[in-house]
Amino acid sequence: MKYSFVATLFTLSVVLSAGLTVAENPKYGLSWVKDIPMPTPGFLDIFEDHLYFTSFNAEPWFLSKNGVYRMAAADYESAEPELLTDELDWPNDMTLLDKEMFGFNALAVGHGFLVPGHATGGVSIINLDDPSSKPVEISANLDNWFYHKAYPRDMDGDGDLDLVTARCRDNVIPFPWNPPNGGELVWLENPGGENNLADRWVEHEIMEGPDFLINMRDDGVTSSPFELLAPQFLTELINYVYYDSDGVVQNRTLDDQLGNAFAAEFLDVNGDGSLDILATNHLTSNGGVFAYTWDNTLSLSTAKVTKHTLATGINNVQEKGMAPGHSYPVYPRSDDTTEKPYILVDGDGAENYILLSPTDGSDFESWDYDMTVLFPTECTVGKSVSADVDGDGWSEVFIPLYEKNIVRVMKFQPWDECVEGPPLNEVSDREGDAVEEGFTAAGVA
Ligand SMILES: [Ca+2]
Ligand SMILES: [Ca+2]
Ligand SMILES: [Ca+2]
Ligand SMILES: [Ca+2]
Repeated sequence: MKYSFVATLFTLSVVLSAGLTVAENPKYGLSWVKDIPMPTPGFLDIFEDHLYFTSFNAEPWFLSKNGVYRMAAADYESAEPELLTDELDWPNDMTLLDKEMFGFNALAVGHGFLVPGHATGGVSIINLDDPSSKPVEISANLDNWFYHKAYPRDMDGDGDLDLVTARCRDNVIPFPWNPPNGGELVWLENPGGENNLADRWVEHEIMEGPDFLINMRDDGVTSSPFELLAPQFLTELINYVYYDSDGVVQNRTLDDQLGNAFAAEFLDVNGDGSLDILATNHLTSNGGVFAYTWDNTLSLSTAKVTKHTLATGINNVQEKGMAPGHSYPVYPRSDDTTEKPYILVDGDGAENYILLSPTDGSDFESWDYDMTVLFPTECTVGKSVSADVDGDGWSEVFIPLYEKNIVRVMKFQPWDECVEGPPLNEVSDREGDAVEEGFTAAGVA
């Protein structure tokens, strides 16, 4: 089956200068490859040759089906995901750590979420060289604080890598005896030595504000010890956090108009060689995708920043839930980067998977994109990921379909050659509380 029917329904119209309205398909679409069974998949990442998945749900921890999995990415047609651990409660996003940090290849995983019973989370280390070993929680186990993603940086200049992360407290039911909701940027101090996982690490507060996800600038041009973006959900803004020439942490608000922020990342959104920022918000209606540009020869602390709205009108359809989720640029053909990349958007509570294709792929000055809903997912969409993992010149895309308990594998192909996947309204939802309560994969209830 081809996409043409879906495309006619969903492709945004292109208004021609003559005043005619004609629906135009993008040059490339996503062709279905297979569905990998996995309980309630949430965040996906690709590090080196492997695909990593987290899985979480709202059941009590003692019934937990939470997990962190990995799979050889290039073998996506035949490989089975390997369970690395089922001992973390509500694992969120992951970071691959340098071997020098612990003497083995390791993953740092943020965990915990605002869902009752799962609110006290942490940051844990998984030994990738010995998956039979238990993960080690290094954060301070503070009541009602949960964590999403940690980055290695040497914060105190003693030569060993510490971890920088945001922690969030967001009680769904604000009992009067609970401390107030909020977010904090913190760093976890590496005690050093060969036994640096023997005890919990001291947790130092850097500043208030960052809550769910953060994103480190990683292009080699950065203030010391870091420069990061904080898309702040609770305080509804995107902050840029950096250190001034006196080594004092500072922040600049880049956007206080987008409402609840979901993600903001340093990326070359349009493929022109200059660093940009790609962001999404997370709303019940009219969610969108935004880019921010500045003159890269100037510091982002003072440069004029221009906001570009790439997409709007992404509406949550769930009883509880918000939309969209994460977005990222991808070249459909990994061996052809002459034109601007496409942008993939996880619908999250919008229950769809969205493609933004440049209206004119060769015009690097233009920020016009056409929005195409590639398919309805009939469920929450977690954090998808894309790369040409098998080196055939086409980018593969791995999409976590939360309540459907599958990771859908797709591959960019010419639009007219795309194969449609099995209809998801015929794939039964998992029976259980997480589905009924409609918690979103990475946002809030
Ligand atoms: Ca250090
Ligand atoms: Ca240290
Ligand atoms: Ca750029
Ligand atoms: Ca490929």
